[in-house]
Amino acid sequence: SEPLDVPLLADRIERLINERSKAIPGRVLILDDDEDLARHYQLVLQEAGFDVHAISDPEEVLLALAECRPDIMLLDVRMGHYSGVTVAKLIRFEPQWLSLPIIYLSSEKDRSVQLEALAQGGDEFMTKPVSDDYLVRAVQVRCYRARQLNQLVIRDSLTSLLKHSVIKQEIEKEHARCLRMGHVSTVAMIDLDHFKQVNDRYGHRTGDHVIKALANLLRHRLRSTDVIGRYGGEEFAVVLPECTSNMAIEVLGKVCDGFSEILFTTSEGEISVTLSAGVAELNAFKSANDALNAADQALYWRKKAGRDGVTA
Ligand code: GH3
Ligand code: MG
Ligand code: MG
Ligand code: MG
Repeated sequence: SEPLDVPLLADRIERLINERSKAIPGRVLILDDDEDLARHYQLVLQEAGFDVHAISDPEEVLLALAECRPDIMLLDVRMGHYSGVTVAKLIRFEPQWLSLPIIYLSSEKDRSVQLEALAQGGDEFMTKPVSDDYLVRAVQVRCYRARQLNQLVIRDSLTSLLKHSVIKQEIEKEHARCLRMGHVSTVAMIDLDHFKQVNDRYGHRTGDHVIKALANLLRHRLRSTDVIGRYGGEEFAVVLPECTSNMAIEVLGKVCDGFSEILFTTSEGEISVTLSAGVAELNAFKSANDALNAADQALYWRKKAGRDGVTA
């Protein structure tokens, strides 16, 4: 077989990394007690397109993580009374930050200290001074990979929509936001009609195809600020921020009409499938769960009333 053209391949990879890291501006949190140095790293990374949050007080780290939600963290080791190693250990106690890439940036040369620092929760040890171009590249590749990995964790593999647990969290977040700010937002539950028949008559592959088609339609027809999840097998949940239930009925009504017009090719010719949806305003309920139940109830009524439509 032909040998791989290594220089060409490297070229392509280089271009891909550049394109991707430009396409996905990541977030970086820097903790360094040397404010000037932290500021310098911040400028260098901002120049490369990153969203950078820099702090110098280790006590602020958990708050800063919650605010910045970084894809990667740069962590100084010697910070007065504090050790970055302890900070890394502390961060790893938070399940949310278990897989956050942490890079130590330190002038510490003692090998055993470096090894211990890695054992306590860091992913890499870079010895200061770190050159700007190396820092940028190291952050770019790790950030990209962390984001890719995160997508695999939070998204459903068939539809690329948010998984059940993630959309549930999003519904809870939006419910809390509505109550706090006095805003109106709507949650919708969508379920395919007579879907068991589709599977039974035309096979699971056709069924999967139909599920994917609905996911794509939702992505295209809804706003970029709407949050879409695959709630279960052929059930979807959508959060429509700043939408009343009437607005949601209108929007989803269009999705419903659009979906019923799609023709799916099967062994027995072309078929169409319909969907039913139920909506409920999040702000009208004490808990997100109550709102979800109400949307589910509305969906149930829609099924009783003949399917193929949206009900509040
Ligand atoms: P209704 O109109 O009342 O909702 O009827 P239905 O047949 O859609 O309702 P039911 O909940 O009984 O059936 C859902 C079916 O969806 C059962 C299951 O085989 C199918 N299903 C669930 N997940 C998947 C999937 O990932 N792929 C495929 N092809 N089918 C799935
Ligand atoms: Mg220091
Ligand atoms: Mg169902
Ligand atoms: Mg169904």
